[in-house]
Amino acid sequence: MTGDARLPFLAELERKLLWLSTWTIHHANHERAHDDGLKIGGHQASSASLATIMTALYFAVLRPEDRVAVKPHASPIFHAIQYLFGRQTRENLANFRGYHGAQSYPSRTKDVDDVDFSTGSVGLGVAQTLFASLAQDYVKAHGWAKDRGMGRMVALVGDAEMDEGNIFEALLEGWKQGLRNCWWIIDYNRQSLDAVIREGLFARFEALFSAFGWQVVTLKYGSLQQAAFREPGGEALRDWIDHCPNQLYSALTFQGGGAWRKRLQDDIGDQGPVTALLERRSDEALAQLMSNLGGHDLPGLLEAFEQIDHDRPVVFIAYTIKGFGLPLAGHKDNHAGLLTLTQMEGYRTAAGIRPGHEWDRFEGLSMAPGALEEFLAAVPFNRRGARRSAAAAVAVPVDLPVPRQASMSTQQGFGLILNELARADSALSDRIVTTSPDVTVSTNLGPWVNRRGLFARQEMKDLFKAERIPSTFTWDYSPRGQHMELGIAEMNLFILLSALGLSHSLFGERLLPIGTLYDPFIARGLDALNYACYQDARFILIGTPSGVTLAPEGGAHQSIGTPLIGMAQDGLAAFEPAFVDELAVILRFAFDYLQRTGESEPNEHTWLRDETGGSVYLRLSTRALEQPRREITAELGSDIVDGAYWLRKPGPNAEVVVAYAGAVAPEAIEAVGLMAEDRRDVGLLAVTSADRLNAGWTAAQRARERGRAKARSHIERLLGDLPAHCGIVTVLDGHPATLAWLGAVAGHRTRSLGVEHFGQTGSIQDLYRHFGIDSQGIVAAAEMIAPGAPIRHLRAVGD
Ligand SMILES: Cc1ncc(C[n+]2csc(CCOP(=O)(O)OP(=O)(O)O)c2C)c(N)n1
Ligand SMILES: [Mg+2]
Repeated sequence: MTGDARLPFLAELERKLLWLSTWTIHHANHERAHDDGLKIGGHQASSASLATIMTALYFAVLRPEDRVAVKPHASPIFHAIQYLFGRQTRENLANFRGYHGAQSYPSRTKDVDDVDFSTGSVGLGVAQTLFASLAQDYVKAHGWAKDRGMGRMVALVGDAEMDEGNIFEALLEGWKQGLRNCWWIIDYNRQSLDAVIREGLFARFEALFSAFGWQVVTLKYGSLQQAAFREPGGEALRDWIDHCPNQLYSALTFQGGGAWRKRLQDDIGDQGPVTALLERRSDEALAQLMSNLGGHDLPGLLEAFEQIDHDRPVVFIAYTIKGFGLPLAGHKDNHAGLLTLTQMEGYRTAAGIRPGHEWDRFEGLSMAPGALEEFLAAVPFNRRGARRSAAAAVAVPVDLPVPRQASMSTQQGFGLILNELARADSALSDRIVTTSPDVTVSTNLGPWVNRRGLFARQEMKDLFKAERIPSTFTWDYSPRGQHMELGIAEMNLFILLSALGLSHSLFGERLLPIGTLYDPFIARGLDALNYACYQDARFILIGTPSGVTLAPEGGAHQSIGTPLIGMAQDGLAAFEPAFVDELAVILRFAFDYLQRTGESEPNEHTWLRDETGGSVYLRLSTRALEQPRREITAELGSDIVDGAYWLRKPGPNAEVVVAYAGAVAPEAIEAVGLMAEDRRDVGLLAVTSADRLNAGWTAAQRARERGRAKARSHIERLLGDLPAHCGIVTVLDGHPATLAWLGAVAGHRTRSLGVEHFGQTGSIQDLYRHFGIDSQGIVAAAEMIAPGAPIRHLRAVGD
């Protein structure tokens, strides 16, 4: 089909999209009962701004292998497109933003209509397309996804969205990695939520993107405007447009044809060619001319998109009008604006929509429905049907190798286990891809990287090796490499994990991504981590070193709140093992858990929704601990995965139980020894996952409240036999609230030790003492909550 033949269809569909998206929002506000009294704003004007561009893309330009992140507030247009394709239901549209209805921001997990990338937190979806391009390159370079063409990863970007710093971080990383097949289309409507944006922003964008090697295509004037510029007086009109401040352009757009005429006449009317140019047009035609910007010109958009014949990244700066085609076009307050009932009635009449037929797919259009159906069925985007892929699970061995060393840290153990995986010839090892923001070596990924190499599309030999300069690490880059080295920006780590962790769904090829970073810097990329989880990307995150246990390394690097982040983050199972044999069990579980896609019926043993799978976060330490010499039985293995086990089982008359997590294990063990003579039947609970224990407990309670009387969670079973008078001391190198809830499980008095302040440097002993998480601190706490004879081994504790 030639470009010309498509245009009449596209023009009809654009009108339809504008109507449907506007009606969707109007309906949600006026036709549905709202007990919360909330008006839904923030969509009408923002959506309309992209109506033309999305028409051109979805109904003509996009191919099945392309993937798109749609600006959050354009979701009504997106859903309308899918509705026309038959992939979104009328019920969901009518229930926009309602319970189980179409989502206000396109959502991979909550919407039914094949959303490629979720958006919502502005900036993240944009960067996601860049990292998805890198992930695609990774998959292709490894010889996978052979039956798929190279897709373009496309972001529809709000101009104010470009303020988000993560976009700039991504741009720099993309340049380093040789980004290709990525298009960003900036909806340059010169309005944000609150305001009209700064003059001349486009020039900064142009310079910025050019500097990073992107092609910049500016779509400023539509074809009506270009034709007018060729008329006598046209040059003056163009000059006026070029110098018109954003605010004024918006205001005149809002006011319409009469205002345009007056202003233009006043400014450049010359009683000659310009006046004649204006007079040749009615008010309506003049308004149409002035709003015919590049982003609202179908022929121009098609041409601009389709003439790109290379795979370099391209940014399109498309001039648009916020609220295009609607009575609120251009008004600076229109972000949350809604059409009034009268305006909507006017729009309905103008659009030829009969009452009661608002949702009809082709109502009000002039072309025959059959012809439109045929056109829709044939558009390239639709050629392969549903876009979600799946990949078979990669087999995970029953056990991972446990490194045998008398004393080790969990971080070291992690490096050793990965080294063993790197040596193994297995599908599991081949599908692992690691990444780190400039802390590869210091998080112990070095041995893995030595064996499996760094990834780059082009070979690059390690110069030090070539020059025979001794070095522990070999940094050869090749298309076969399995480690993606990132710059320091942690946001990029999480968005890359998000992209790699969706490879099975995006490209039909399973990857098992592992990202490492210093634990405190999780906070730096937290929103991106949340975003990755929201999209249901699957990855393993290693936070190491963590806590004050990194002691002299630097107070600023101590993490306190990350165990709570691990508990609170939906979609992420968090673990904090103390010993390397536990770590091996957890990592094995993680490789399996990552690949699960089951339904969310809770497991009746733990009450966790384990069959759905998810991502995994491991908080590791650099403190070398003496390792227990033991066999991990099946029962112990499942306890470790479920979140806790008795390292020393309390006796029937236990007065105190110490529950610890992570690197403070030696202190907890010692404290139990110190108390043994003066408190009866002391127990020691090793907590490997406060997160899973807590989640299971909450779920079991809910199940009981809903009538499943026998529901018991793992922690309830573990603490079920403790006598009522027993006290619990909890301790970890992290915020004490992480384990403080343990006392509520079966009603035991509890004292929770942990770290609430950070920044102090010193030896581990200094700091443990300082925070009272050493053995003496634990004993002192036990003495307070489990009264009895003085504990003889408790020294007088001073400050
Ligand atoms: C991280 C984040 N901060 C704030 C918001 C709230 N918000 C939603 S849209 C918006 C402004 C959007 O302006 P622009 O990107 O220009 O899009 P337009 O509506 O003009 O199309 C803001 C501040 C958000 N969604 N995400
Ligand atoms: Mg804007």
